[in-house]
Amino acid sequence: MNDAKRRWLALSGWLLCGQALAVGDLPGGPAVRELNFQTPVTAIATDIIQLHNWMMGICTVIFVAVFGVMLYSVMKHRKSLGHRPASFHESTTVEILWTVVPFLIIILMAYPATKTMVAMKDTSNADITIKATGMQWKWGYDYLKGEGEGISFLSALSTPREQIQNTAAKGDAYLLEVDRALVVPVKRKIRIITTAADVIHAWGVPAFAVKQDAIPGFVRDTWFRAERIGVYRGNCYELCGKEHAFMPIVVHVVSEEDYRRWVADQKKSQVASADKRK
Ligand SMILES: [Cu+2]
Repeated sequence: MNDAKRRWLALSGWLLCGQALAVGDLPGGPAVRELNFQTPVTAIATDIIQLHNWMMGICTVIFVAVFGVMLYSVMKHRKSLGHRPASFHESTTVEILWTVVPFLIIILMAYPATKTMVAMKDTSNADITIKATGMQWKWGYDYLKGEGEGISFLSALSTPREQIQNTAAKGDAYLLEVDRALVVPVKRKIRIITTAADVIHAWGVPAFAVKQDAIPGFVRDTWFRAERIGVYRGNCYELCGKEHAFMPIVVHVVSEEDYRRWVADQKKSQVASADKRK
């Protein structure tokens, strides 16, 4: 490699690192070097993180106990120390113990997990029901029930093509921004019905701990109750074709009054566009 080439490589390396460092955390979306879950915004998301920590704790205790006993036995009872092997047969005590202990561990894991799973699946008594239709490559939203009933619109990626093709600097919410976001009121139970118009997609928002397949010809549902006002971002989570990475989900969680105002605005503009068509 000649000098000019080496210098060029060093420069491009430095430039690439500089660009990577310029990326910041995205509130309501992914953070830089995030290793854990996103900050939870729903009770279910909090439960899931606690479950995750609980299971990791149990796994760590099992790991340390099993490998501790194993290493101790291997080191202390080796032949070179002159240890003579035991030659007993059948031990009722040991057999009962190694049946009862794993059974107790399973109960400690299954009980909280089942409780959360049942709560996740309970989509009854929703305040607002919204149908999310996955299509190549955008989302369609129809407010079916509750305040805002009748509103429907399409939500597509709004990141400019130049940013994707690297001819322009990338924005803060690169590939996680849309032209029209889903708007919901805070602290209300929102039921999302998912389906698709062409291939299988999946609707999800990590901060809500929600992820549900959207399957053509089928109707699935999920729910969330956001506890904090803000903008939350997700993606399509089922490989659906060449622009799978370009159909993000953006949810604006707003106050009760702001939601009412938004609904009124939407209704007004829908009436206006209907008049124009006449
Ligand atoms: Cu998709």
